[in-house]
Amino acid sequence: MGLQVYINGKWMPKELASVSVFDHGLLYGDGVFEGIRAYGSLVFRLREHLQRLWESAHTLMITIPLTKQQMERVIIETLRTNRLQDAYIRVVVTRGVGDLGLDPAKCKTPTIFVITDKIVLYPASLYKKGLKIITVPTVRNLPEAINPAIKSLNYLNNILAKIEAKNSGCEEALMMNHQGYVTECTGDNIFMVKTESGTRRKPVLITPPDYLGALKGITRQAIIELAQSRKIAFEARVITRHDLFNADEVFLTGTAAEVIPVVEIDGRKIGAGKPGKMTNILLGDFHRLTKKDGVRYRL
Ligand code: PXG
Repeated sequence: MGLQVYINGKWMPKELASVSVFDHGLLYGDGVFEGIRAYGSLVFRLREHLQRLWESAHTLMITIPLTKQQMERVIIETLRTNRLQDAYIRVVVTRGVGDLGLDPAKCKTPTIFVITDKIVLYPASLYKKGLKIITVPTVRNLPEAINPAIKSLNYLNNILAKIEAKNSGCEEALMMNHQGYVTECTGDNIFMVKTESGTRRKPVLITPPDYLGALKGITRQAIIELAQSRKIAFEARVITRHDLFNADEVFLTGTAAEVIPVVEIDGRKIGAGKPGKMTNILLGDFHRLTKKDGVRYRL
């Protein structure tokens, strides 16, 4: 049996799971989504992902026709049907089928689908050697326009940035906001570590505050909590490229990448030019967390 996909109340083979050409998710990018991971029959921070999905939908005034508990059951049933213990889960809710006009009121019921599949892991060498990233000209969406906190189907902003990075031979793009402050990458949040001169001389873990325009990452939040439980000093602070260039360590966080070290930005070596100590500590802590923090299921 091939991959089974949940779509609008039913499970069907992936070849048959399709949406209408009149679906506003396709016509206008009018919808929301989540990317979630399961580790050894444990869906990592599923409730947090569902909360974010509901919040994204609420802002767009999409009423998801399921309760969070029902959605949780749908996700777990999809994993079980596909006999997946380690998986990537994509949950999508669109405005639904309408006509050839923007008016969302013409769309009577949201389209819901859930895809679970094997995860494609980044090569292990990337975690050992670290990533080279580049600042791109496309700035992150203004929070006053499409707020980046909404995980919507409008990813063109990030896609343009990704194209620009790849055109320059990099896998990830560093995105500024319209004022030139660091926000995040195309599919990951960003952190830096800096030991500041002064009396304490303790390394501080720093990430941009989300009001600058970034997704409130579930992995980002997990890293903040892990740092706090280790009594690592943490601050959400406005940072510039200059700050990043002169950081001791930089790393990215996201559901797909987990925690990935950055060793070069715009040709500047970061710290010692190899994955930093705190990055590796937090990466280890994160791996341990994925083995215990989530919703468990049986195949
Ligand atoms: N920023 C952006 C713009 C994202 O899209 C993150 C940060 C990290 O957030 P989480 O909650 O994952 O820690 C994301 C996450 C995909 C894919 O298939 C994208 C994401 C997550 C998983 C898969 O492109 N984006």
